[in-house]
Amino acid sequence: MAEMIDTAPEMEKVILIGVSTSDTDDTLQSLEELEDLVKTAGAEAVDKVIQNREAVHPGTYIGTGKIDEVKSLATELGATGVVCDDELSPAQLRNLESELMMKVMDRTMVILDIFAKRAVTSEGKIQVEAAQLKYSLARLVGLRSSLSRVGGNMAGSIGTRGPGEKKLELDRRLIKDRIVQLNRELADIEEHRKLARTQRSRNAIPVAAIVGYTNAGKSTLLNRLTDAGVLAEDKLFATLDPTTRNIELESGQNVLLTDTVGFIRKLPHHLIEAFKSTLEEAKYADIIIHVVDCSNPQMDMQMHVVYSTLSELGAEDKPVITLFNKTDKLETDELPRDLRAEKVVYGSAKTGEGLDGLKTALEDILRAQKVYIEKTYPYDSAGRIQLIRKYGQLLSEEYTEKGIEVKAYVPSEIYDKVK
Ligand SMILES: Nc1nc2c(ncn2[C@@H]2O[C@H](COP(=O)(O)OP(=O)(O)OP(=O)(O)O)[C@@H](O)[C@H]2O)c(=O)[nH]1
Ligand SMILES: [Mg+2]
Repeated sequence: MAEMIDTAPEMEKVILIGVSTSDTDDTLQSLEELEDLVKTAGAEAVDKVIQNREAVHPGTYIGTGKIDEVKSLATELGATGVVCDDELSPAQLRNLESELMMKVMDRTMVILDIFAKRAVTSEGKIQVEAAQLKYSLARLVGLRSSLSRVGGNMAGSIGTRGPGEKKLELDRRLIKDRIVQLNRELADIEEHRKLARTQRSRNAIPVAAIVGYTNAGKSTLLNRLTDAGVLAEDKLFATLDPTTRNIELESGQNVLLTDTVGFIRKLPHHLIEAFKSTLEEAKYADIIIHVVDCSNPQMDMQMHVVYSTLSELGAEDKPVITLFNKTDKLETDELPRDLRAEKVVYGSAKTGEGLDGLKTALEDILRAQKVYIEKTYPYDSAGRIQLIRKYGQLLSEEYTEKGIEVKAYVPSEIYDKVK
């Protein structure tokens, strides 16, 4: 029998670097998260280095002493690159690279890399490419020195516009052209989404957007409630593209649930910009379902990130139902609270426990958004009662001599049509 040969390529080894600016910050936790990100991107973090500084070094991110420490650590551990926990400026990137003489990456690059790996639909791919190019355009300058070297230009020699410089100009122009083209495609996508949204609001079926920190259990929830069959994995950013499915609540009320990309701390600005049309699903929803992994020790920070991202997207005034998820993994009896939410539910998307409570909460909030009517319709206005049945909640209908007596809750959008 043939022997099994391990053909998996050896993983790139990197050292993670963070800067702690106060005793109370969460640099270590952020680095642990970066370790997960790096793993998801396909590399291995062999060590973590934290420098305590009043502020990030403007020129090299970390100070000279730390740079030497990282250098010898890399030799010792066989690391071929470093990943910094904050987005580096073009200058920091260039300087650190020439000091360390190895590959320098930052948190943003790693996240962009994961997104690029995960993008399946053309919409997702366009959004990722736009974000990546905008990020690298700003940093092309950083490559100037190495490119001029390639072009055979000696440092300090006369005539700075060497062949390397020309190539750089060319690259920059090509990238700019491509960005213009991608922006056009992004505008198309946005238009398309807008259209789909108008269609939905014409149908008057309310929309609930499922939001939350990455890996909180959003897709698992959508699958559990609707058989959507969305990929749910113990990985960061398993979902990039929005999926919308209908569910029918106890009262017969229909709701569209939308699952979308998760949030993370230090979510790169270019990504937010490029993924705006995807992320904006939350902005146009009637209700936000905020999924929180309450078994995660970082829960409070994660909730904070979600709420600040929501306000950044202009979705801060929506009614929120918070689902404290993964209670099956919870070891304490103490239940977390969320003062920002209209309703709080505890449960597990995996086992299904507590999800009836979530449906009831949806029902309650939707009802509060509706108008109560009590009216007697003539027998020939069955069409209007049909409308109520379809979009509202028909509490009772009685056939009397005067007509059909109806008690119902209707969404304000169709109130005019049935009053
Ligand atoms: N124990 C437990 N695990 C859960 C529960 N809900 C989700 N998970 C697990 O958590 C992991 C992440 O779930 P997903 O549904 O992919 O999370 P997500 O929020 O969609 O994540 P992204 O799409 O990556 O942002 C998966 O391994 C799920 O099986 C739960 O209630 N209990
Ligand atoms: Mg998901």
